Formats: sequence, C-alpha cells, structure tokens
Amino acid sequence: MCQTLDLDVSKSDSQEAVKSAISRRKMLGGAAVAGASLPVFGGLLRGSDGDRARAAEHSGHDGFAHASFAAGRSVNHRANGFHPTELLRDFDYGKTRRLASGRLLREWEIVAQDKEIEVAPGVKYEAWTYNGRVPGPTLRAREGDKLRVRFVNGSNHPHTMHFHGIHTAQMDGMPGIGGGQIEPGREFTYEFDATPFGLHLYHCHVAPLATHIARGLYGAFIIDPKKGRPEADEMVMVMNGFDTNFDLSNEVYAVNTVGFHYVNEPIRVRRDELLRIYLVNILEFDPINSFHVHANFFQHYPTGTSLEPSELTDTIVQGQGQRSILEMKFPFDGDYMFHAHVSEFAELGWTGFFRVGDPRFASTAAAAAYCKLPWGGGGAA
Ligand SMILES: [Cu+2]
Repeated sequence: MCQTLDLDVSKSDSQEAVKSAISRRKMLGGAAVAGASLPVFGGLLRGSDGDRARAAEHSGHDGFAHASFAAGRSVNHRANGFHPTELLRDFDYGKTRRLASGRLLREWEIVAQDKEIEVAPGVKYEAWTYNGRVPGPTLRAREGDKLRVRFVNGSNHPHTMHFHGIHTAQMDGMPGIGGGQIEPGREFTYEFDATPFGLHLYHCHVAPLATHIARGLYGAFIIDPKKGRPEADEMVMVMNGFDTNFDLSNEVYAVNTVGFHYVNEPIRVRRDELLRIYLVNILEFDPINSFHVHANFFQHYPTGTSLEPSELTDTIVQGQGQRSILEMKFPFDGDYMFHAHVSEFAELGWTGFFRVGDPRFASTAAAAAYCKLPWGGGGAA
C-alpha cells in the first residue's frame, strides 16, 4: 500500500502536544538528507479491502481509495459542525427587508467563537471561527444593497470584521478606527453599501494579523452585479492552510479547510452545465497559491469586477487576498483533478476531483492512480 505519514495528534487535546507535531519542512529536509524516497505527506491510502470498506463507509461512496494523512481514518465533519461538500454551495443572503427608500437591507449576525476543528484525519487545530465554521459563511448581496453586519465577539481574543469593498474608515474593521477592535464579550455593527460588484472577502484585522487570519477568521463576500450573471452551478472555494504546530509554516493545505476532502468526496457536477467557481486565496505564510484544473480550460474574471473575462486558461496564481471567478463546462463524463499548481501544496492536501456526469462512468481508480505517483508510494501496492 502507499506509504502514509501519520500525523496522529488525536491523543493530544492540549495545544502543547499539537505543537510537538512534526514540522513538514523539517521532515522534508530530513528525508532529503537520509536519501530516502520522497516523503509522502499526501500519500493516499490504498489499503486492504477492509480498509477500503471502512474508508468508503466514512466517506459515503465506495470503490474510491481514501486520501488522508493517517491511514484508514477520516475527518469527523459532525464534530467540526460543518462539511466541506455543503460549504461549496452554501450562500448566506442574510435577512432582508425593503427600506422606505426602496433599497434592500440585508442583515447578518456573525459570532466569533474559539473552536477545535479537525483539518485532516487526526489533525486537530485550535481554530478561531466566524459562526463556528472555517471558512466563515459566504455572505452574498446584490450591488447597491444596504448591508448591516452585527458582529458579536464570543471568543477569548479581540477581533474585528474587515470587509474588502468600498466604505468609510469607521466601518473598516481596523483597530483604532470606528468601533476599533472588539473585545471578548463585546459587539459592533458594521454598516455599508454593497459596492463594487465582484468577489471579495472579509477577515479579522487585529494584530498579530497573520495569527488572526491563519486561525480561521475569514470568509468569502460576493456582491452580484445588478443584472446578475448567467445561470450556473455556483460554488465557493476558499484556499487555506493550517500551521498545526505553530512554527509559522503550514502543514496542511486545502480548499475549504479539510485536506484532500474533494478527493475523498469528488464534487458532483453535470456535463455541459456552466460551472462558476468563486475562488478566494486567504493562505497565510506562503506568498502564492494557485488553482489548476485538468483536461479543461476556464474563463477567468479577476476579482469578478468585470462581466468580460480576461483570459481563457487552465491555471491561475493568486497572492493572499486575491480572488477570481472561474467559469467552465465539462464536455466529457469522468473524474477530473483540480489542485494547486504548487506541487508541495497539492501533496499536503490541496487536491480534489470533479466528478462529471453519470457516476457510473466515473473513474473509481482515479485516486488509486494518484497513489502511484512517486510521492504516493512509488506505486507499490
Ligand atoms: Cu482576530
């Protein structure tokens, strides 16, 4: 079977034990010195039939090898309180009512909470969250709406909500301006207009900023153009990572938090249907991230602020805070990989599959084949 690196920190509820988890960078260096075959951080489990059956039981589909950092185990989404497959198409439009002026008011309540989450099988992380999930809810409005966000800090640390968009300094969620940083137990209401249309984000802006972002305080913020966009199957992908041992580098990379989740549970899409991906990069500690899709090309709308695409491509690069809308159609049934074209990230969890069309035509061997790549154990079964 493929080698797997057991990052088992499940016995360690305390942060101290989590800190003792092996640094992947040290590990990479150590492996090189030892002249060993490539280390297998993203090794996919291709174990016994029993293993596969258990894996299938966990992930709700069968015949698919189970990607993980720890053999035979999967993330407990119920304990996390959120599920990456559901997060994809979960848009929060808020509570709405029409104002006397005729404008639409959208209101949300967002609560900051400290919460342990599992970001890869057995890898727990002391996250700071908006509404108990990482990423926070995808807030969605229409250009010109009036927005009101009541932020309640139920965390043990001061936080804010800093929105990307155009608004006053008082509503910018910065310490020292307007409501300033919101202390534990306090609250503040942000009010601003939905402008400009596009794909934006929000995140905490309290210092040390890298910590407050890396802990999980971020989410996507979509402002639809007044006339909308063409009908499509829409989904949100927030590219993130986790520094599980607090050494200022990430050990786990993902889309929507759980490493390899979309390998274990490929994203179901329909053939020939327009797919629209709202892609946000919030990754801390690494200067760039990227998105690449196999066997297809997509139209790229940088920041989503134009209705005309800038490029037809199959790979884009984003720095932290950058975002893009991607549109594509899959003309053929089957399983198609998407991943960071930063290979190290792909091997540490930032890899997934689209499952197009009739699942009977899906390549159930796709993940197993992935396992045969050199870093997946050299193909030894
Ligand atoms: Cu914060």
